[in-house]
Amino acid sequence: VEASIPEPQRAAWKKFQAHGFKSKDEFEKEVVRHVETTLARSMFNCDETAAYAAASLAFRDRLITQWNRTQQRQTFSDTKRVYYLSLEFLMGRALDNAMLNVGLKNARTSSSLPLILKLTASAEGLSELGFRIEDIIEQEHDAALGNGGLGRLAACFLDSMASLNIPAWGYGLRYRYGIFKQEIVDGYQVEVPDYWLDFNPWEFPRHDIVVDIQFYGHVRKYQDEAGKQVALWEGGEIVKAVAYDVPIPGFDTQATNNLRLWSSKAASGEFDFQKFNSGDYESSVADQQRAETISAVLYPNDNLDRGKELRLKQQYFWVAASLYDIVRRFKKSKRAWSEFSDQVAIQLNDTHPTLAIVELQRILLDQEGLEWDEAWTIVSKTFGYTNHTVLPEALEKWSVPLFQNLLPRHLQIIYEINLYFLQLVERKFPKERDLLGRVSIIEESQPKMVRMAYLAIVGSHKVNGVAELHSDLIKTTIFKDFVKIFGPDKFTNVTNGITPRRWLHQANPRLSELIASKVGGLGFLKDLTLLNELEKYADDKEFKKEWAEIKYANKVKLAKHIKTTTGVTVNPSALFDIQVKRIHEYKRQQMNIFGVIHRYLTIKSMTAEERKKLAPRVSIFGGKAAPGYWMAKTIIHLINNVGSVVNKDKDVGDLLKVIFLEDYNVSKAEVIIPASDISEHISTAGTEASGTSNMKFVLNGGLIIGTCDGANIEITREIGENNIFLFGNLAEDVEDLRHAHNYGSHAMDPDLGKVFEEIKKGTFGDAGAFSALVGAIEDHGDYYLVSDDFHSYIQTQALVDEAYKDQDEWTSKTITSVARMGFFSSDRCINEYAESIWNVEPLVPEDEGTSGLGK
Ligand code: TH1
Repeated sequence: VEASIPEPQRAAWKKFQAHGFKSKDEFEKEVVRHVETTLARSMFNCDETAAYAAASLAFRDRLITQWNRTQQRQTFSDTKRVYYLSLEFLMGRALDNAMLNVGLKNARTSSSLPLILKLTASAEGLSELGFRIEDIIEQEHDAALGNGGLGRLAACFLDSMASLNIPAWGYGLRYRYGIFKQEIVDGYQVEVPDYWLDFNPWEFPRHDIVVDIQFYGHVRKYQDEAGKQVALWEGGEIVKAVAYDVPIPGFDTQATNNLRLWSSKAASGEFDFQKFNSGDYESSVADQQRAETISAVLYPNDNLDRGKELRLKQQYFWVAASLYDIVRRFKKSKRAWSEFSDQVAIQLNDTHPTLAIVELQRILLDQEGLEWDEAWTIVSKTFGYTNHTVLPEALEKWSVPLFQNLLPRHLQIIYEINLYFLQLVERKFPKERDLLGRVSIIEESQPKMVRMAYLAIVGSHKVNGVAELHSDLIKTTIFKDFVKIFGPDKFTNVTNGITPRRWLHQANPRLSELIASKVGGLGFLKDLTLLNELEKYADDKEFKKEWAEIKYANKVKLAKHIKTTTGVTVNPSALFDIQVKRIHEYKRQQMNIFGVIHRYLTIKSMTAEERKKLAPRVSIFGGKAAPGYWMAKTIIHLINNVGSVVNKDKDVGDLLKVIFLEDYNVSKAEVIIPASDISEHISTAGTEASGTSNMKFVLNGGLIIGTCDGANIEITREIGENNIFLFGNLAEDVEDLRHAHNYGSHAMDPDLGKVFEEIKKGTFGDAGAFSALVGAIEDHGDYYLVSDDFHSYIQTQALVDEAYKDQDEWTSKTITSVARMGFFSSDRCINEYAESIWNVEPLVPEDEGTSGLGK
């Protein structure tokens, strides 16, 4: 408050405040200004990198103003805020998004035209200065602070929360190295570090926002003068958390939220001068490096917990800094603690931030002097927990000795939470002695382990899964006992969604414009259910022609990318069959490549006449394997080896090409997804919690082949079963099948057997390299049911071939599907969280509501 400008001087401020660009000229002027002053270059020295930097800085300036206003408005209105805690935010590029979202002030009228104008204005502005907007956008390095779906979901949620005017902050870590860059060398994955921070105009260091974070040490308990038991956490070491803010602009609103990322720094500043002066150079530098290590790297595991101490340090560092910030903000309002959960909702993105529950209890108890029950009531009303997986290897557990050493006070609090919880269970179910051991937050193993998911359930008021099947599964399997204890209402479903701004409008601008021309403008980007207006064009000849042309153009674009990155020529008229996602046995890329081999063998066995009847196909793969996941790396190796055999086989020609696209990430997804005819979402039923790329592919006019898993089921319900190729065993049968593999007879599918024979013959390189991959299925129980599903997979792929031959009907199917995808917007998803979990209301900027886009 002391820092605010007195009333009489504010007029001067207002006069000179920046605002959105009023015109193309104003934008150009700013670009040139940044080139010449900020970058100290000139028109004789301005390459695409400089043009990208200047264009970004021009938009960034506008973002800051919107961002500041939004934050002021939120502070003054004193409404409830949402805090989304996620260890991953897979943001991708920001410039395109900023161009779409930054308001052209005063240009909003009663039609959607200004939006289109605004984009052409940026493009024209750059073109007048001698650049192509596409090339400028391409200069940006992806912000890849995530592994896959979980991190990208967090990014879509930030976009939706801002667009819906929900006062929300994201909190995460500012990794120096995001997910590694993948190179393919001789068919093998090689990991290269990702130096993404080289130039990042989208973040604002807040060197004034620094929090001390404590580790190790010990707890001293004593009675104060009033006779109250007090616990003091003393000693250990301190690391500093420095805030970096990233503005998150909403679409068609001035609202700009904040993503705060924490970076670690040594407490003693640069390094310890005392040690330095006394000649102990090495250890003074080592202290500094150890502190900076905390936020140095993103753990590259998707759906896997490895229990590393540094990961627990990351989690506490991030959670403690975020909670300090949240509590400080709340305390400024001078409200009573009992109002905390009326002002604050904290959502836990998986169990990674579960320590926040313990940290808030510690703050209220040890620092604010509240009684246990009072504190716990506040805590458990504040948190919501989202579960994203049922895979046992992904469920986080931390060893008690590790905890004891790193966070001694937190371990005590966890034991106490557990004690009160188990007492409650005992009162409710006095006769069920086994139940206590089953639901205890502490697993009685050697060593003992803290079960983070159980802690998250006990400390939250709502627990949600991310698709209907998944939310049902957690209630009937891994969290069954907790449903009995807390009742079914604590558990709910919020089916995932995606932002149509990035995943339709930005990734596929031509399709977005064609849609806009039929559904009354770009309003569908705010209310995706408006897409249903499209359905009446599913048989419109002229419309279908344009639709098909756009798909073809997108395929040509991808074909060019394939040519430049792999050297392989693919025919854009062939059926593009795409599977891009993290490589994991449960996602079954191995089944896909075995299917490709089967297709290859079939082609080889045919006569020239028979071959003429075949539908040409390009099988495209992409995705990273965790560096320590040997089997996943073997799958990548096999795909590449199959590609190098098939792609140069003269008998095959255009009928089959096999491509592995290097370094799959968000910006590559924006090129790949719009080019698909069919995409594969073929996880073993019951293993993929939701999947979100399935939604992106359908929204871009692709059909999908998939199992009855995750969100595929709801996609089918929405678009109709005639518009999707479903196959394979159901989740309910998986347990019995696995049992039969292990205790009964397990006959290999004969077609799969032939594929294995070919691999063993060495057709795709040294057979020994693939023996573990084949052995997992033939000899070690086939845990992911590849053999069980192989036959129906192959048969269903044959149906795809047949259906693709009728291009006219295929196009109709894709139009109908897009028209029915309205449900899968992350806006719908965020509205559900806001209503049923967070209990927050939007805060609409006063000068809004004139864009004409509706809703
Ligand atoms: C993914 C799920 O596998 C996917 O099905 C889902 O659509 C997505 O989350 C968003 O809900 C998960 N990613 C991770 C990553 C880690 C741990 C667990 C999961 S679950 C590190």
